[in-house]
Amino acid sequence: MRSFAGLTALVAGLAFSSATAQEITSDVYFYGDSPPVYPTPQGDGAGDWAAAYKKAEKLVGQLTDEEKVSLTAGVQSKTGCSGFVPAIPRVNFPGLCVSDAGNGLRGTDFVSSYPSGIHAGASWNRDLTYTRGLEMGKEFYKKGVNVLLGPVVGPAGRVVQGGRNWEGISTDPYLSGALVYETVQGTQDAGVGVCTKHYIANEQETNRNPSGNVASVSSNIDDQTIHELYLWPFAEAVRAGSVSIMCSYNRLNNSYACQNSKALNGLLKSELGFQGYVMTDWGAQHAGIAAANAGLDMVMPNTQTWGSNLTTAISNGTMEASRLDDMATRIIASWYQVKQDSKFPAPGVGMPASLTDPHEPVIGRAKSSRDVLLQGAIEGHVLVKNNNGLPLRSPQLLSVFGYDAKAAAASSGSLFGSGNAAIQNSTLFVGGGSGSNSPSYMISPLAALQQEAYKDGTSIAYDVTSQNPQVNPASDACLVFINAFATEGSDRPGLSDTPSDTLVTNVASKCKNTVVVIHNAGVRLVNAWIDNANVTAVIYGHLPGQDSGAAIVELLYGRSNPSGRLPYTVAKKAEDYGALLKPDLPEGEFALFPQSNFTEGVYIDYRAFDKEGIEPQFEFGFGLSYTTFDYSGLQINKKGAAPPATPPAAKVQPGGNPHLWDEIVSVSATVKNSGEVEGDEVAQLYVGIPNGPIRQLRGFEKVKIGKGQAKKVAFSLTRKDLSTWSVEEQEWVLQRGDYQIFVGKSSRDLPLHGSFSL
Ligand SMILES: *[C@@H]1O[C@H](CO)[C@@H](O)[C@H](O)[C@H]1NC(C)=O
Ligand SMILES: *[C@@H]1O[C@H](CO)[C@@H](O)[C@H](O)[C@H]1NC(C)=O
Ligand SMILES: *[C@@H]1O[C@H](CO)[C@@H](O)[C@H](O)[C@H]1NC(C)=O
Ligand SMILES: *[C@@H]1O[C@H](CO)[C@@H](O)[C@H](O)[C@H]1NC(C)=O
Ligand SMILES: *[C@@H]1O[C@H](CO)[C@@H](O)[C@H](O)[C@H]1NC(C)=O
Ligand SMILES: CC(=O)N[C@H]1CO[C@H](CO)[C@@H](O)[C@@H]1O
Repeated sequence: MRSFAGLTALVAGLAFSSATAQEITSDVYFYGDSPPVYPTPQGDGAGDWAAAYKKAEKLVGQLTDEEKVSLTAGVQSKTGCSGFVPAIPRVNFPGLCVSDAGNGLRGTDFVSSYPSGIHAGASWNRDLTYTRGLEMGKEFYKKGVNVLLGPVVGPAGRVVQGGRNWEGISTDPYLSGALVYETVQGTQDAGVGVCTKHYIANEQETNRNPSGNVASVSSNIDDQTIHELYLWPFAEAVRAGSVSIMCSYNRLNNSYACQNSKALNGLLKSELGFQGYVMTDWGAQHAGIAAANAGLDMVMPNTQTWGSNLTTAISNGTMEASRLDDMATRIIASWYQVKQDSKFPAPGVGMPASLTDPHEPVIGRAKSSRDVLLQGAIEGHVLVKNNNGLPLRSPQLLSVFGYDAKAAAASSGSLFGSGNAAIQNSTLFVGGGSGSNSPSYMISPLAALQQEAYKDGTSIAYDVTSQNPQVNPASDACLVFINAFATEGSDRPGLSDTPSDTLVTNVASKCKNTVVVIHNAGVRLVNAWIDNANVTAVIYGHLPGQDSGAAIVELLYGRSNPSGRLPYTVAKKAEDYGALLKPDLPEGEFALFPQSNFTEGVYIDYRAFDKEGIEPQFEFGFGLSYTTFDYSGLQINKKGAAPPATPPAAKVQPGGNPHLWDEIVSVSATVKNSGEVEGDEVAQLYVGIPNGPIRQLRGFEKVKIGKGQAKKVAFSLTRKDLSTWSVEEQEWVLQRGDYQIFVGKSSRDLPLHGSFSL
């Protein structure tokens, strides 16, 4: 079913020839095993894009070819924007400032550090994620940033040690899809466009770019897997209206992602009906006219193979004039679509090139973001062990340990991002690289605990430098803060580190109530000490942004009840992730053309653990609360008559055939709070599709339930939720046979079970 036979022949032929990476990056380079799809479908105003397209066609109709070309590439500007598209004053187009990133605006002043993608993923909260996007978008707006370079749904987290997994939301496409949908809508409702990235299969940092004679790694993915796993969240982003998509560094079936016609013209623009424009990742363009014909619309930054060569290509017949019109129309229509033609600040007005030069302050942050910064930080924490360690009950003495409890010595964030490697040695609130952000302030966990002590009279003893600190045995609790750093540009060296583990066991050897908080930019193993009886509570704190300290105090003191759930699987030991633990490396005959074969199909993370029968340490979807929840009353209702196996034909809307979102089955259940305090439960629905993985997430609902109260949760299963991608039919197809329905607290704690057939 998942055949790589064609690929073997092509790749082997290439590797045995004298081809070099130089040739592989040229225009004439073959399309690997990627089926050619030409020409680029023209944007046609589908969905709610009609008005924007009408205006764009009118404006583009007044432009010269040179002006159209100028829209398609970034230029050097006097701003600190990551990229800048020049103005065309003659038609009142002021240009575009595009800037990083999906977790907050980077490298500037007067903005906030929001919870990172993985933290939003751990919240499982749609409304909160919408508001996060909205408030973040308002800051970009005030700073004159037209396009936010985010959110991230690629990497999907296939490679467990991947350096950028924290920028993404979850290893599950449904959870990622649901929350990227909210992020796109929230951000764009603030009047800022998004550029959802990195399209597609950008799953490892190692060999992400060509280097010397070595080409970028090629992600070789079969058609079913790309649809069911990697494309799914991008489809949700397009459905939500994402005005731009960023093509990625890697190759895909041996063709660079920014010139892969199957991915751009085929999947994105034909199948998903994408109406916006495709922008390159920085320096990800490896072909000139060939890339334009494959569906690329905008190059960042400009290159020598683009620019006026586009007009030359039209006159010598290698590119259609309509392609250039389409590129320009897609870009201008996107600008109209988010209403930036009226009242938008001057592009880049709040983005000085250098913060050390005199500049007018432009304030991005606002009081309206306070709630979501704090609540967002709170809800991404996941309590995974609690033997009566938490919540703290009017403690007299707290002892605080670990390098991760303290703030960094200098707020490099106010000058240039914050994600340099030095933050590993202080409290981790965001990862490193272009996805980093710039906090307005940083109240560390230690500082927040001190403030709390000032209010309530607790004593705080602390040592945040020693690896084997002294412990006062009268401590009510010992709080140990450690972290797991990750950054763009390299994959992680491992899933745990010995100095941090030793710190935990040293404290636990002297303290019977040791509470561990881990700020983790990805999976962090805990096998070295999780069964230690003195470790009474463990929290995965992920990357909470600037309200990290305030959030952890709310949770430790029980003023907020933990409600985060893991958006990935934590294994008992690293080897349990198998070949997906580490990135693939160039080797043997593929030394110049590294290959990453996605032969596991959709079986990553919990799908793989379920299939192989491996017991995880903490399963996908798991998280504890200070209360308990009981499930009952499963109801499954099929809608109407037996549906046809494939969706009725319809004009493609952004996201795909609109009938893919027709409801086929509805499910409901009752959740009761059977404990002593109010809390939020994340009710989760998993479906076993005939011939598919044992179960896949296909619904979740986060509900606040008072002590002793019960609430009904409802899930709507759409045609797409219940279909399998058929390579033969090139369509989503409902299956015959029994569908299994599971509802409960995590991917492995599913008290309700039922079934139906179609
Ligand atoms: C990837 O697939 C190619 C083509 O089938 C094969 O030659 C190569 O050995 C595979 N690489 C790995 C690391 O499995
Ligand atoms: C990648 O190769 C597979 C197997 O040949 C093919 O089915 C699929 O359509 C290709 N995908 C892309 C994006 O090139
Ligand atoms: C046409 O022009 C483009 C852009 O300069 C160039 O890459 C291509 O080789 C030319 N083709 C022919 C047939 O002249
Ligand atoms: C972190 O601290 C350790 C121990 O003091 C030191 O060896 C290491 O270089 C520091 N790392 C960074 C990135 O500053
Ligand atoms: C737990 O703490 C007690 C008291 O400090 C200590 O005697 C004991 O050895 C510790 N146990 C472990 C497993 O570290
Ligand atoms: C403006 C521009 O990008 N021109 C390039 C067109 O392509 C030739 C090579 O074919 C380059 O040398 C030019 O710089």
